[in-house]
Amino acid sequence: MLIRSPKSWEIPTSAVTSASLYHDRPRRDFLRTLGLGLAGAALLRPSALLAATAGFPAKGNPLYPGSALKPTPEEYVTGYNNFYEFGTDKGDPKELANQGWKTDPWTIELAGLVRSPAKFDVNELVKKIGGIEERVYRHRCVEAWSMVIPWDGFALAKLVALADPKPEAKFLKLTSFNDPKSSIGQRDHNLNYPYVEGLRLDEATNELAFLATGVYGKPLPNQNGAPIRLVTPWKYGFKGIKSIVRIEFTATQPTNTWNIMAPSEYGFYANVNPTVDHPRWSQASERIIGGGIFSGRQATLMFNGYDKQVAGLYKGLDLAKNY
Ligand SMILES: Nc1nc2c(c(=O)[nH]1)N[C@H]1C(S)=C(S)[C@@H](COP(=O)(O)O)O[C@H]1N2
Ligand SMILES: [Mo]
Repeated sequence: MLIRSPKSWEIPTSAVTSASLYHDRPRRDFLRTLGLGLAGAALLRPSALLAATAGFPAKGNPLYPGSALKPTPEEYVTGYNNFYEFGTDKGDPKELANQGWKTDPWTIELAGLVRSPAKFDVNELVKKIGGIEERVYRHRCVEAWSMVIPWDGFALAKLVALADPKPEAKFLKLTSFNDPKSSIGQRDHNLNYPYVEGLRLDEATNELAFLATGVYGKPLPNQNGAPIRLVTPWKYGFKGIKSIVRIEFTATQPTNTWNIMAPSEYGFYANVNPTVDHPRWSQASERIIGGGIFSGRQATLMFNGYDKQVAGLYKGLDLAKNY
């Protein structure tokens, strides 16, 4: 029996139904893909070992969704993607991000107004952080479609603590990879590259903010932003910058790619908000991706349903102006 205190964003255990739809890989497979092997496994703390290996995660883990939050089928999560570096059609990234683009090994840099600037190999970073956990989050794209995605990774707050920001640090600027040789989108200049995003420091340390290294119990496929990407489930999907190479702590608000591309349509905050429409379409509802029982539309929720966790961050802010 797994005893732990659920976080406020977790689904209550009582709501959990079948938990084992995809976790049948032996632990050694997962360790091998992580590049850890047995020696690496021994370095992990027992809790991390549990989270990252056998039964990944355990059956009945309260992080699992009940019938109210059923994960979108894996083939949609890994086959219907926005990753403009690898094309603008939803099916492009799965094909074009897997034609020789190398995401292992991968270095991520912590820089700017921090006491502990550093460069880490991503697998070393995961070990330093103490392992990974799984979280099932709603995903709402600004294009008015949605999924439910089981991510693996760790709280961004842990990385912020590792970087040890100086008092002047108020924002994070996150930068994606830049490699036009591997990226048809970067060669075509379909956006300003490298893709950049930003968060306020207090948003980054909110319990929901997550760095994903996996999805559906496996390391991230390239098309989902391997090997490490941001997940901020109360914000539109474009905040979730993929394939991060650098996180810089800054005193002033950084810019973000979609705001550069179309400032009247995409702001810095990008909080999911059914009452603030996109200039060209309503944000009041969303198309559910996944086919079959996942078809249809549903009402979009304020902060994508995470108001309890994040509404306090925006007290006194005009959300229509700060879209
Ligand atoms: N580097 C980069 N990150 C990105 C994007 C992108 O084009 N490039 N697209 C964003 C958008 S619009 C969405 S909806 C999500 C999609 O993530 P997924 O394909 O893993 O569902 O990634 C976000 N992160
Ligand atoms: Mo998106």
